[in-house]
Amino acid sequence: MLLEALKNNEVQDIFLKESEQINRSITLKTENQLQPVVNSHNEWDPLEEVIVGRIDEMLIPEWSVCIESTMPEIGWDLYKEKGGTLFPEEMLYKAKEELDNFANILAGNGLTVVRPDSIQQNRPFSTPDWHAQGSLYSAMPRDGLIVFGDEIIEAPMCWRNRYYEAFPFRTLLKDYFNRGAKWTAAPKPELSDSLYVKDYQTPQSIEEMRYGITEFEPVFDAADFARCGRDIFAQQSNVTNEFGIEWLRRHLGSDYNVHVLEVNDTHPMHIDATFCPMAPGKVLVNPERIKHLPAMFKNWEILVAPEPTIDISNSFTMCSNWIVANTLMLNEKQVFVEAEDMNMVRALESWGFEPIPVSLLNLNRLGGGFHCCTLDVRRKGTLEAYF
Ligand code: DAV
Repeated sequence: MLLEALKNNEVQDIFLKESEQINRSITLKTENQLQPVVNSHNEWDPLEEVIVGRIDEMLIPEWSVCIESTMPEIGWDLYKEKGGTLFPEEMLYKAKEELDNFANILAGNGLTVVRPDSIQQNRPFSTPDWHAQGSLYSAMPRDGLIVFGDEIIEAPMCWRNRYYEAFPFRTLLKDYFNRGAKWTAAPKPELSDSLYVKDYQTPQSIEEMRYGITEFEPVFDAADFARCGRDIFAQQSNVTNEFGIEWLRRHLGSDYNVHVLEVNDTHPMHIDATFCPMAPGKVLVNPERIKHLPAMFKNWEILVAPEPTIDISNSFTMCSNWIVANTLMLNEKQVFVEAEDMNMVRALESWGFEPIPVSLLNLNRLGGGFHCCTLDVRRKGTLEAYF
């Protein structure tokens, strides 16, 4: 064999090929070291690669304390009467069109856009303790995944219908891992009855604030955290308990400071329509929910979100009108914002941003906006302190 190869001058070729391969892997490694495939430290560095959610068939969530403590009352009858059955096709169709359109716009802006696998969401599953009719969706990657530097963390979500939410993203996660990223899942929660407050009653004011979940085990949704480099801002909510925040704090270690904000919201679920860092020294706040910020913000510009002009609260919705504060930064100037909310578009302009208006009003009804339906996998930048 070798003799044959020698005769035909192929040995040199084989050696050449091998050394080419080594060279190529060295180049790849150097590129990776300069810019890891997963790299995101804040909400505003120039965006290069993004996961955009996907809408498959979807089940109406079943009525539970999780819904009661977080969802606008206008939809409660639907959960109570139709929970566990398929969402009407026409409610999903327009949202799907909007989401696909937004993915195209992101790609048109030069970004690498990837999507989760399409799966059948309405497959029942159970654990030794409980049973669910199916999964919620893959529409909002921000809720279940979070990136710190070169690490993607799967959040231990507390809604039972979100137990397997990371799975349609696993093709992507495995690929990122194979290309050098760190991939972590927080401890798998049990989600037994001990996690949920029995006889939960909606608090009527912030003075009587109580949550729908206990401290039985660590749980959090990724969307209850906002990233500003070494400083991470969290809210305790009906999907994120103190135990969950402490797990993440300890996991991140001494390179980060995790701050818990005081939020004036009797139905908290996700910080990204409440407190939205947009650039170094600039944070957009929802004036109904943020009454004051810690002293560390004294040199920051606090941009007070104008009253929303959209109205999605007149029929079934999983979001409030404040979803207009849920923007996505393409970089520290350009920002994707709801086209139908001119107040917000103008406010952003007046603050020196360059709004890119796109409409997601139907997607909003399913519980998320620009920030929720995306996950920034790679932004060009490094870990910095902004305070
Ligand atoms: O209605 O404020 C926004 C965030 C959803 N991930 C709301 C929820």
